Amino acid sequence: MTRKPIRCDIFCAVVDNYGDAAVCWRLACQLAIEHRWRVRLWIDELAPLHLLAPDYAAGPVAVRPWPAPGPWPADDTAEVVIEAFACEPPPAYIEAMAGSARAPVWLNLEYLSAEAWVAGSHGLPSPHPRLPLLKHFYFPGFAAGTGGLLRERDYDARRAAFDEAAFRAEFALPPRLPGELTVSLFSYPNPALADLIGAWAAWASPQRPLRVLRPGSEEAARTIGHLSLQPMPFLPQRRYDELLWACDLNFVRGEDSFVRAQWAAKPFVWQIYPQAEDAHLVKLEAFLTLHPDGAALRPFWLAWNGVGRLDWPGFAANLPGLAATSQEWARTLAGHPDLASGLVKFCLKRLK
Ligand code: TRH
Repeated sequence: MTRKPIRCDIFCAVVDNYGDAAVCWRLACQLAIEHRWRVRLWIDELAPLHLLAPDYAAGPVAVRPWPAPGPWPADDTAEVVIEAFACEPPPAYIEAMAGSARAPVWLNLEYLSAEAWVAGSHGLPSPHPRLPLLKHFYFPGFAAGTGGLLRERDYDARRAAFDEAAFRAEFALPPRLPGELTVSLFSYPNPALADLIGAWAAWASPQRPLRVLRPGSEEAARTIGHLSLQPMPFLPQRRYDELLWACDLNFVRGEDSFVRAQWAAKPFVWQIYPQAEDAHLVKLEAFLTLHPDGAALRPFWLAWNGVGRLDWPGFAANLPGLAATSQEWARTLAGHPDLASGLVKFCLKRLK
């Protein structure tokens, strides 16, 4: 007898930028499409979703505004409740969870980190201080023993079908020039950017034209010698992967684009989400320690994150070697179960 679809509620409070909504939407879609769960995404700010997935209302996830305060029917809670980034579901919902016939599997989906302690904390239960409920910490990660990374089952098929020339034509990008280095740039406001543009302008040449594509950028297009800086519209999430595939080097930030750059298997530069007391530099270092090319990446990545001066020519000289390692790294990561599959297994074990 086939089991009824698992009901899952995901709660997402948008802190800032796009990452909260981006991660939750990606996970919600995989659970609904690949695992046939019935997923409701409760989100307090729809603006990022309109940009990431303009057609989100068409399904397969039921998107709901964050619930207004007030009682919640006990029979309207889900079997799996995912609280993204410790956003705390509404108190009435938590009470209803405690009152439901079977306590749901309740996960706190944490931010991604490469730090070594993550594997030891992944999956740990934490009893609710007052109610008969158990919340599990669910840590994404790069290594076995963590919750893994979000990766759709159709990723490779989409990549195989990708046509770079058609993509460039669709976005009115000139055809790739001989010897062109194509770069995508997605970053937080970065004081190092002016230096980088100067270094790019000096480095670009007739044999090595440099085209920098800036999705979501409001800045006007600029050409400096053989350097072209080109704004693009903010792309829907599934098309952002295509931009990463069309480029030779990708500047990414935060959490989700950082992961997508690794799946794209191209050299990339990560601007980590800044945190107080330089806590973000600890996370940056943890990833560089994990990555096979960490030593070659470190000076330029640190400078892009505000520590030291950028050496673009030195970094560019490494690109051929970085390209080879990027493919090997993507294969290594793809060898682990993806986050959604691992989460489904984790929950089914506890729903028996
Ligand atoms: O937007 P972000 O800075 O989000 C941040 C981080 O997630 C950070 O970890 C979190 O603490 C903070 O939010 C609250 O960066 P991120 O994570 O890369 O999310 C951006 C998303 O936008 C990602 O899914 C890629 C997507 N994107 C597009 O879909 N189209 C685009 O054109 C661009 C530039 C990005």
